[in-house]
Amino acid sequence: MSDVKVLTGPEVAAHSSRDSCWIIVHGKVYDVTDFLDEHPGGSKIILKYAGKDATEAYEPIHPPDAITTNLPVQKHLGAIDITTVAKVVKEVTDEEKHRQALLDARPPLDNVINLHDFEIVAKGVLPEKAWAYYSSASDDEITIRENRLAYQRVWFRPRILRDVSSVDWSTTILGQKSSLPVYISATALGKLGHPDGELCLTRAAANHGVIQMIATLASCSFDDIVNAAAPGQNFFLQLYVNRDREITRKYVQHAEARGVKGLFITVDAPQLGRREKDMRMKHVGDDAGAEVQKGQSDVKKDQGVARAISSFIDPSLSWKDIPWFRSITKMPIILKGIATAEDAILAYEAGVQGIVLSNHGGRQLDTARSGIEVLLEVTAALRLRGYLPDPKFEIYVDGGVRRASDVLKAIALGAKAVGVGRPFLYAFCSYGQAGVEKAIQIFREEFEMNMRLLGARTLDELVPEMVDATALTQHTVLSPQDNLYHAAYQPLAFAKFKES
Ligand code: PPY
Repeated sequence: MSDVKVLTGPEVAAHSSRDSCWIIVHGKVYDVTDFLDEHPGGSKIILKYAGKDATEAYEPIHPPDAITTNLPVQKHLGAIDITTVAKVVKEVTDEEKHRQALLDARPPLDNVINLHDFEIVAKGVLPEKAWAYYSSASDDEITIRENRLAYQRVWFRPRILRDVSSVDWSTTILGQKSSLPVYISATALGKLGHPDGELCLTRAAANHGVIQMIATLASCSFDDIVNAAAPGQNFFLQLYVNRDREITRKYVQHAEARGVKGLFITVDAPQLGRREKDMRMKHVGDDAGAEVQKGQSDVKKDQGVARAISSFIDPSLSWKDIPWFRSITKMPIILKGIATAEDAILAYEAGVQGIVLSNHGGRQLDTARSGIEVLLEVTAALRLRGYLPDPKFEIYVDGGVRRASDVLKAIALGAKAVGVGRPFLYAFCSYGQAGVEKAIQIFREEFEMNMRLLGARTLDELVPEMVDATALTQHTVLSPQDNLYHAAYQPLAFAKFKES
């Protein structure tokens, strides 16, 4: 017999104040009174749902288990008898009407011809908070822009007359077939931008033989994503390591049991970077909130969406933990967020199967170098020690990739594949699954053209001699203006004066 307590709608509704605040999420009742001031998104938004079902508001901005992991178990009050809950008639807000009008005005998908286009459309159609969260990067956003500029400091040295009638850009990543030398990198909170969230990626990836990396902080649950897979579809898992290692162990072993092919442990985020576009959003619409909270000065409004859910991440993670990961899983282990040759060497010596040279899309340490630049020193250092070539150790790069030519540069310089995050995210926020499929199609067309023009029929023929990377480490050289990128890039904002 189950001993789960079942509460009724009126019982919950009686707790609708700051002094006693209960909410319903996913059919369960929680006492969030003590958590109100802890909520990094501010108490106002919770109080709006005090005594009510908050599921619809909760879902897009929280990973499914955020509430259960953040709230002490004694605050989990029981299940709700949903038949007793007064139905909240959901009115279409002005913001939603505005969003629909923007969606109706999107360029037809046929008019989208490169990945920058998706970014422009996403910027135009996304709710302000979603755009702020997705597009934001840390501090002065030097690194996110450098991620793009760095590729422009690498120039091609094409070969000619090689009979390029047939070119093939398929590859394997961690031994798994991939139709492109690109995987879909992890991005969080997909439902902020599209009601189907990351499932748009899953369905598109299934149709095109592309591997999706599932984010720990995806809006869709891990199982929802894997359940939506086509037979034989492959996934990687991006892992934020929990302070409670038992939670991490279960999560990793569950992923392995469900057939995930690689564990990408994020190692560049012991603390979240300050993303000011995201943080500033907390100041938007301050006075529009619940009556009960008017005039309150203790609302936390400077943290942004990301910080709201990052407190579970363990900053004590260290090299000493690698053997533990090895002991709990047979999946290949990849460290995501390596930024120097020194750490690449340590990673190799720790026996992991791969590294991602990444600065987290410019969202962590600002003025960290781009992955493509780090690749140069990493391959040189690993070769010097005789660690490369090694078919059992793969190097990936991510950050700033918008063109197949970027990918080909990374491969020529020794990467096995490249991670693409925001462009696929913007594609589904703008056009759902069809957008992601179009993005993959664009990559295909660009791969074909660029490989022909480079004189490389397969990815193996992409050798370091096909690029001139001598300017890559020089941060002072002039770069050509990247018009499409700059049209999409939104400059940082200043603190705003109060309206008089
Ligand atoms: C990021 O926003 O860069 C992420 O990696 C996802 C995330 C979201 C919220 C908290 C921590 C990380």
